[in-house]
Amino acid sequence: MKAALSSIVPEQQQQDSEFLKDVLEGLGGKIKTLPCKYLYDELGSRLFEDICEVEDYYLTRTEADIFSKNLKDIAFTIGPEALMIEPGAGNCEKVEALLAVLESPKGYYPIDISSEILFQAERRIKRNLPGMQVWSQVGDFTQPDVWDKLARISSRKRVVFFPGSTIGNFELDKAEQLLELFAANLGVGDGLLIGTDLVKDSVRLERAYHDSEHVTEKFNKNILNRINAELGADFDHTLFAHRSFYHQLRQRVEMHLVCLKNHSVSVAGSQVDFLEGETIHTENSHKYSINGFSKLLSKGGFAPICHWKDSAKSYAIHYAQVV
Ligand code: AVI
Repeated sequence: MKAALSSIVPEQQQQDSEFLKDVLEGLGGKIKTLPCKYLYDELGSRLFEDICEVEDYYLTRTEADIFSKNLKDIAFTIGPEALMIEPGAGNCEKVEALLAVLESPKGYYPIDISSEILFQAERRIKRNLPGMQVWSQVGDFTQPDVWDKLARISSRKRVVFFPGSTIGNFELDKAEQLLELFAANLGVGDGLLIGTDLVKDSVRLERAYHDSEHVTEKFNKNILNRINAELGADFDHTLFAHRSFYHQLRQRVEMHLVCLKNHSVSVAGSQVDFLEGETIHTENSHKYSINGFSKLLSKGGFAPICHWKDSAKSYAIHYAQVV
């Protein structure tokens, strides 16, 4: 498939835009891709919240169920005086029940890109859990600098909390690097509590990412509307179809936008040509077996200690320690 991207000299302002750079790079390659982080503008984040509510998307519900059924056991495994660190904390809703049952927690260190959501959540946590210390950190958790302040907080034990199967959206090498980043900011014996979606039959997986209410379709196509709004592009989202499929060999659900007919799109003055059948690869969602994830944990500097699953073995929450 031939993909042409004819560049027109970009303006200074556009050069500074990481979004524009990533979009032009992603659409300029032989295989077109867009980084999945751009799915989450304001509308995209709202649509993702809607996805979490749809019947076909079992992940959020199942994880919540595992947490509520095993909360005391999880808290006991973490132990007393823990400082809980949550990268990509968002509205910090998932951690609250856990903070409430931990034995004498040192406090909570949420990291998120959105200051507004983070500070709102901080206020809620302080209101609901009086006396809880919260050190909110605004920034991108994949960047080492947002972890710096941790060094100034003395604690008996630190535990990174990373729920939601977010690790699944990282390529395998990047997932390993992320675990290494977590481990580098913890000490030997410190913990990681992390949620992963498990390998399962492809029908259930594909339904979760192509739900009958078409919310995932809207979520996927929203990236085109975002590019139009923020980068002055003229994508017609009706010329693309949502496609999700489980790639058995790579053990991941891939999300794509399939071009329905030959056409060209202008993105900030650059022309991008699309051929019928060509796709834009927008997201990967890796699925792990318990064994496979244990191996990844080991590569990332952690020893797997235990895990909790639902009765259908759809999803797992793992606890691991830095070695
Ligand atoms: C955020 N992340 C764990 C979701 C997932 O399941 O990979 C994102 C998502 N994409 C489509 N549906 C949900």
